[in-house]
Amino acid sequence: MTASAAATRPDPDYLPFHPAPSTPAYRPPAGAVDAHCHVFGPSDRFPFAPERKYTPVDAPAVTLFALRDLFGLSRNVIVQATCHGTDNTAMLDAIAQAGDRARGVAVIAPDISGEELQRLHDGGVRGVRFNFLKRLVGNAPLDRYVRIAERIGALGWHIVVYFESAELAELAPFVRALPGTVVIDHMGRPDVAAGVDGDGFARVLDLMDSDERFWIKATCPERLTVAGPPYDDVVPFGRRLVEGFPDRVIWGTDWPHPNMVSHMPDDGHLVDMIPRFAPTAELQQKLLVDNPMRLYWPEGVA
Ligand code: 0GY
Repeated sequence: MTASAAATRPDPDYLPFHPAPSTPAYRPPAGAVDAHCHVFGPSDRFPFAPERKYTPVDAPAVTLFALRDLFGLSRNVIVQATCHGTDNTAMLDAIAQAGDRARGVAVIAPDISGEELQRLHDGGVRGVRFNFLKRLVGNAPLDRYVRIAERIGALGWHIVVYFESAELAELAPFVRALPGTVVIDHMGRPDVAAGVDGDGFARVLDLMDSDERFWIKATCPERLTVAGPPYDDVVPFGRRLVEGFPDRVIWGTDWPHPNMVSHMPDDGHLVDMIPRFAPTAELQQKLLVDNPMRLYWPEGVA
């Protein structure tokens, strides 16, 4: 095996995405957006970052868009994952393949040039992600994020924050001081075993209640669950967010589910959870269409 082939071999404990997700019974409303998903590689064209904490299975745009069509979704928001570092090329390539049917959330360095920022914007990027999970990024100084926030202000981008709710007590003052719209990943990663009244989720709800600048993703039942499929234990959390913040909540598949070691979800089953989180047609329309379109296609679509 060559050195480069060895470098991109997936981690042995990294589960590949589901080979043949089922067709969901639930059909989303016209124009629905998968507002959190990723592409990985293909690593022979878009090498993973040398500093990455995991090496995934290649997950190309063509597979993502086939799932979009299978599920009756219309659009994707592709979030740069840490395994690609600050090289957003694979994501930009995927967006370009989608026509106007994809947008992106980038990961950037504070010293990015103005030209590169504009190139990302022209390529469909509408936000940056600040990832506070130590297992994914180590311990970046907070000052780095402040400087990035300053750089993106003129473009009207929002900030996506990814943290564990247990860390929110410490992180909340920093997150509150961030400028503009701030979108919280994966329900703020509450401890599901503690229930919807647990301390961590209470902090997430407090943040959401405190300021209309905060949005949240009702995503990742497969990651948050303690009980496992069909993720009944996560339903009260999703429902609390969708009903409590109907105009500031978005949904996504999280395909291809990086770093899942317990099991790999059937993405069709994740789509079938939508009406359990959003029990009325009105809530589904906001969650899947109106809210993500306001954030990612504010100029509308042709
Ligand atoms: C996780 C979840 C994710 C991983 C990444 O940037 C990443 O590598 O985002 C996810 O899908 O959001 O907890 O490993």
